[in-house]
Amino acid sequence: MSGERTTYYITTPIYYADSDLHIGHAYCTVAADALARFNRLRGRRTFFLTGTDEHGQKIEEKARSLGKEPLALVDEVVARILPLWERLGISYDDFIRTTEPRHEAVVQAVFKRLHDQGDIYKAQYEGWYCTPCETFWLERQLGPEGRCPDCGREVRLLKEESYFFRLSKYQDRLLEYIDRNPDFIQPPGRRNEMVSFVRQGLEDLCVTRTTFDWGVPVPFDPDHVVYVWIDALTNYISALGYLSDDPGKRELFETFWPADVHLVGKEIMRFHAVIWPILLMALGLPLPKRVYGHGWLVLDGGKMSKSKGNIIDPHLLMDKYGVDAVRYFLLREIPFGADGRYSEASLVERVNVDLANDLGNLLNRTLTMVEKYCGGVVPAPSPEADDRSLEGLLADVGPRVARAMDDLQIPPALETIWELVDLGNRYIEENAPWNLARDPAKRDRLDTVLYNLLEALRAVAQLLIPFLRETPGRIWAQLGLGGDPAEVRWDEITGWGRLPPGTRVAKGQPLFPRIDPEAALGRGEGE
Ligand code: ME8
Repeated sequence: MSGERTTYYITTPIYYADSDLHIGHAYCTVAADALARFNRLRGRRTFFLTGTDEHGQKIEEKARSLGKEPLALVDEVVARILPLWERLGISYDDFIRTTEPRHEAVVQAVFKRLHDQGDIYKAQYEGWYCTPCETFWLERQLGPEGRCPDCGREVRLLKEESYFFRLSKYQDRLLEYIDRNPDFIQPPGRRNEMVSFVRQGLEDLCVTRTTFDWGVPVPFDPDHVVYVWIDALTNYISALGYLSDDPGKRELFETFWPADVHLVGKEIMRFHAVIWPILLMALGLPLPKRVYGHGWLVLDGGKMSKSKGNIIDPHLLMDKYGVDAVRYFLLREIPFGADGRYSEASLVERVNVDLANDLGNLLNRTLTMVEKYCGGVVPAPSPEADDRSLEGLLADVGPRVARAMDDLQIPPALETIWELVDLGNRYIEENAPWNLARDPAKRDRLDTVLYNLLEALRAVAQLLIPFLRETPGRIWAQLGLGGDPAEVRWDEITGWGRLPPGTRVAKGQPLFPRIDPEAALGRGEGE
């Protein structure tokens, strides 16, 4: 593996600040969080960026309809997002708002540079605009009944004097880049879509608007505001101090750019795999190593979204099931890259099967036996024992989890950890400690079996650190261990024999009490 790589940088796309937060938003941010936590644990210097996308016509219109100033509206949204990220345990290194001066200054400097070098020019725009998507469309691109081909809503005709960005000039360079860098756009299906989109021919992109004010003014022509997507995409470098006068801030840019991974929803691939790379090429900057288009959380056949009225509030789910049940469900259930169907019934099933039955029972049964047969103290394994099944699996699990996480395959990483949980449960059945306890001659064997189970649980607690927020610490405390389980390096977790014999265990409440599906979901309301 690439052990010499010391930096890792992940961004999630930022959010239109007027949308109500739902677990679809939480999904990609929790996924980025797990990847960031994993890379920190592995000792890589990691930078995880998220934030809010706050400009544009849509927000201006919405604020006006509510009788508010746009900034007051976006302030309210940010005040809702930050506590949600706190509760979900999102470990971002920076949260950038596109209304912050540090960002706006970079957008203006980038715009001026591109204009000075002739990549941005002034002309007349005549075409269609979808305000909800903040997207320009040509007549020939419109969907049925002349609607937005992406969201199906009405578009409006714009006739404005505008500035244009020479996308067309970079078309061949982009195709060549995609061809030479097969990992750049992932998964492969999305790469093919992007290639055929670019091959159809890129038109120069309209990059300013004049008919509203809520945006970053063009520095040399302040009647124009910068197109919200150009503004928003720039956050990925403004947050790192690109073009900053402060050497401390530029150090971040020099360390972390190009990004290792951009995680973006599949519907905004075109912005991240076409416009963004061309913007970077025009600035002479390297492109992100990977742009990964993840799928959607869908509900009753459609993308969960406010306009469809089918959103699930993450706070309500956490009130009912707890933060780790929600994080586990999002990370385990949805195949990364594909769409995943959301249902509360499947969340309840994941909690009952994986968390309560498999993991919770393993801990509970093991600690009960340690209390009963060993006076609640971690026994010493027999030095002669040649039983290496759990130890051997752990040695194998570590690198497999790491490989899956490097490939952004989060559900398989969790499945791999559950192999250890499952083997632990089978190991109890196969070794039947209750029988060993009846025969004093088998005392060594009993101690070894129980030690191996406790040590496997110690490893599982630590393997879960990137994924779950509270559970690793709760297992840790029940094993009687002090300190923070996260103060460890990934390669140490998978070493065997780290749990000190003689530790007094502290069996506590079940990790995940079994949920009664009928009581939780109501009869026939499982979806
Ligand atoms: O796109 N399932 O913002 P946004 C999975 N501001 N992911 C979902 C989802 C769902 N049901 N609904 C939303 C924007 N997301 C722009 C980004 S980047 C320069 C600007 C994901 O609030 C969505 O795919 O509409 C996107 O990655 C993110 O949440 C923000 O969506």
